[in-house]
Amino acid sequence: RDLQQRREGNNLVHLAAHAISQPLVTHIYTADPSAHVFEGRLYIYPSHDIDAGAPFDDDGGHFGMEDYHVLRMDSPSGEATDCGVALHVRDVPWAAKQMWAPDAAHRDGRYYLYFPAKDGEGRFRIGVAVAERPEGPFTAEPEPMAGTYSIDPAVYGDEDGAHYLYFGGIWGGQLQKYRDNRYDPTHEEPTGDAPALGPRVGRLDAGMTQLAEPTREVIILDEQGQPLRADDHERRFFEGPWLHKYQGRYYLSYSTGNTHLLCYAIGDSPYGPFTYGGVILKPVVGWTTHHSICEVEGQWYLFYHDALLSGGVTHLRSVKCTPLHMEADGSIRTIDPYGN
Ligand code: FUB
Repeated sequence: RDLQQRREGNNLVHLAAHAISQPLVTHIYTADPSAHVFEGRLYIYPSHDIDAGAPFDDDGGHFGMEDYHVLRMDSPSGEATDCGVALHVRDVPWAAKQMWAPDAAHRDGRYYLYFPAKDGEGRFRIGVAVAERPEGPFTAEPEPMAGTYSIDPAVYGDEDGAHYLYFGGIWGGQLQKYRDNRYDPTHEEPTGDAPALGPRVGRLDAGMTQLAEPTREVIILDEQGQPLRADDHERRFFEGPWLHKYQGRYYLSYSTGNTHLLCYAIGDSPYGPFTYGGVILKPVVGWTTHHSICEVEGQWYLFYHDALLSGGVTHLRSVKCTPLHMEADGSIRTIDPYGN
């Protein structure tokens, strides 16, 4: 019986170790993965984490990324190929530093990379770069996209052909400095029972490099139909918006930042409002958590990152992938990244 118990113990340890997803690549650090199926293959657009030598600060100055590498996979369980540098900050006329979380989209045979970076005045803006191939190389537009600000762009292409740009992140991402699309450096994150800030959304024009309309704030409601409160840090939007559609409904997912959760909310329009639904991913090793959700041949996957490979260095992260279970009732099964 002792032997059996030990064996059971060993099996449990083995299973738990097996349940920890491995980095998609280990030769570079990668984070903030945006995954898409293009041309029948999986393309992942991550941040490329480096140690830029910038000091740690509350605004994320130590996230000093300079370029993007696109990863390609034949399947979610296959090997990931690093397709090389797709865009470098020195080739973006308006950008000075901090190439943070990007996303990509495809329309009419061209590929578009959307990315945030700080301009010469230290303000985050969102840029776009264009390529003939999913892996690039991408050529940046000379100016940031008019009407954009803050970080973490994500583009959702709806079934009717319309594409929507979501963006935003508070604290180091500067979203709290904007009200009604206007910048005021005196603004801070709301507190108490004031409504929490939401990400922004605007429809792109057919050329994919400009917004077709001013962006709107996306509202996330609680179960009573009230906007989430600013002090509800377990549920309020912090950064990393992502949109996917399931059974005809729109799912907005995002990071709660300082409470380290990935959450989701469900709505009936790409503009929202969205009603809070639950937790997708429990906290990972490292301060940030950031993801995308992608369907590959009928199976949903969560792409995310953690800092296990670097021993917990928060700005040296690794992109990972794990199956995501969309339940028949429309809810999403919570994932524990370490199988506990
Ligand atoms: O990678 C830099 C920033 O960290 C991203 O823009 C945020 O979403 C967080 O993951």
